Amino acid sequence: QPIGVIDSGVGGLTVSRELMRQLPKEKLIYLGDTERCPYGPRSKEQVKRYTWQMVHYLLGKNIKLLIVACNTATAYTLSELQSALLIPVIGVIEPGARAAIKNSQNKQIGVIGTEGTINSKAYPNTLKGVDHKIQVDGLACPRFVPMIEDGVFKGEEAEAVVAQTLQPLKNKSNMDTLILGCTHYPIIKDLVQAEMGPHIQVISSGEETAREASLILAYHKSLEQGNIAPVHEFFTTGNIEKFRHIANQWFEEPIQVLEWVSLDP
Ligand code: DGN
Repeated sequence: QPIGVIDSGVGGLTVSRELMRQLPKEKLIYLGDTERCPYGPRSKEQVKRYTWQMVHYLLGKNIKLLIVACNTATAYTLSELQSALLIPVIGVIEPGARAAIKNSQNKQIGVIGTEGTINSKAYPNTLKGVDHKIQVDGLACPRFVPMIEDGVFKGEEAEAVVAQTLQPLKNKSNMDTLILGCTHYPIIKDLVQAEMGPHIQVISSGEETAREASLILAYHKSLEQGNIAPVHEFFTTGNIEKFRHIANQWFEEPIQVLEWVSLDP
């Protein structure tokens, strides 16, 4: 069974490249809604409707895992898809946030994305949910997606658009890490990096998203292969027999390994 990947256009290709690298034996089925791109300026309801249409199309192709390789669609529909679908669903926001947290030394993180993604506050909510001390500076870059979809991602015109757009972020903050909160942006990562300077680490979510996909698939594969039931191990610092008695009743079957351990130095 294939992995389904959706985006509003070509952005999800940046995540796909990483999936192909980390999971070389998995077949991908990609759907880019290029005709209706960009999603950034569209209403939440509209993005949801389009996303569901893409999802239904891919479900018809019998996918086993769905990657929402679009930040805007992730911000608006991820939790809804996760509760409604019977297959695992991965978005790109949590993986991107995780990669940024691993990287940042000073907890000052910038995010660039579409208007929809920035206005949704999905990144600050996710980042601050992990560590409330993280400072987040967001900037919507509405000119980037149409420019990339037009095939302009090098040269003077692209450099000028990137320079103008990023100006407010450059002056404002002490960030050491900048999240590319839109899957189209890795295509212009070099321009963004050149504009922001070498002291800022520019993060794409593809690598971390693919890592999450590989973990989920490995788990499902081990289930398919009908691997032998694991032997769980329980430790207690107290009375073993009392613990066993309660545990056996609760699990309705005897626990196999139970050992006493002392944590008192
Ligand atoms: N690649 C989409 C994202 O990550 O948000 C771009 C959305 C759009 O269509 N502008």
